[in-house]
Amino acid sequence: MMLNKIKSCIEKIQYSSMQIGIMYFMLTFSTSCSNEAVDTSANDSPSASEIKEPSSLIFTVLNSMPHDTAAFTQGLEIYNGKFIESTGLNKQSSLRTVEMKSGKVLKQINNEDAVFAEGVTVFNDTIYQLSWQNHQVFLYDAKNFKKLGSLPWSGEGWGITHDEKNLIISEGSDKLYFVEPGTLKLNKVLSVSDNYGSVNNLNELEMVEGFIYANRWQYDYIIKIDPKTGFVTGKIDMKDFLQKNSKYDLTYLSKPGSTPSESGAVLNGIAYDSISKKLYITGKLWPEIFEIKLD
Ligand SMILES: [Ca+2]
Repeated sequence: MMLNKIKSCIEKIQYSSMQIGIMYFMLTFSTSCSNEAVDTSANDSPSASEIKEPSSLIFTVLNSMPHDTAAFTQGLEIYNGKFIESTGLNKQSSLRTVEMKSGKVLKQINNEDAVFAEGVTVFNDTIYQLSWQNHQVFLYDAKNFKKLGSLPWSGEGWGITHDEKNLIISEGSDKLYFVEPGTLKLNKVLSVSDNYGSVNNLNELEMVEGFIYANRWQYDYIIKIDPKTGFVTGKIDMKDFLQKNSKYDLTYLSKPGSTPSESGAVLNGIAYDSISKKLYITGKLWPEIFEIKLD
């Protein structure tokens, strides 16, 4: 690939005069022939004023199904008609298969006590489960939950999803890391921003029709990110979503003198069914997983 690019650059020079050709070579080589490593050029420091205000995305709640109120949800995805869920906290972290309609946990393996598990995604029948500060990504066979090993990850792990060829990892900052499945080799770093500037605290992720949806830790909304530019193009207002839609008594979430969100019970699960085009939303310790449809 590199050789082809160099050849292409040299061919371009042959059509130019020597002086212009040298300048052209330097310019072309520096912009298109040297980017073989990590692509960080896609969205270098856009000015906030260049970014349009995200549109408000309207949704309808269609249904809800029970969710384990002991599950400190860190990642949610759909695989073969069932939820794959990763739960966090030391000594309580787990990987689960959950029946969608009943919320019944069909299969569960617990992480080691010292592991604080985070987001989860499935790529080519391999489950990738992040850990928060253990600097490891755990791999499992999605068909039988057999542990396949782990890969080192130098930063923190928060959320994970994937496109056709990359895993996409968040770390609680405004950065999304596009890495190769199987090796975690870094292919691209995407900075996420909106019309006010950088958008940090990116957490649980989900790929929806070519856009990356993310919830932000300590914010009551889900954002829709263009993976080419990193710009936030839409926003789903989730303020008091659980309180407005739950059929259950939520007082168990409130420690004396605190609100549900202060007990840690924040929205942190987004899964998309690409066949039915429905989104599934839950949170840490929530009693339900909600089925919603964007209008
Ligand atoms: Ca997800």
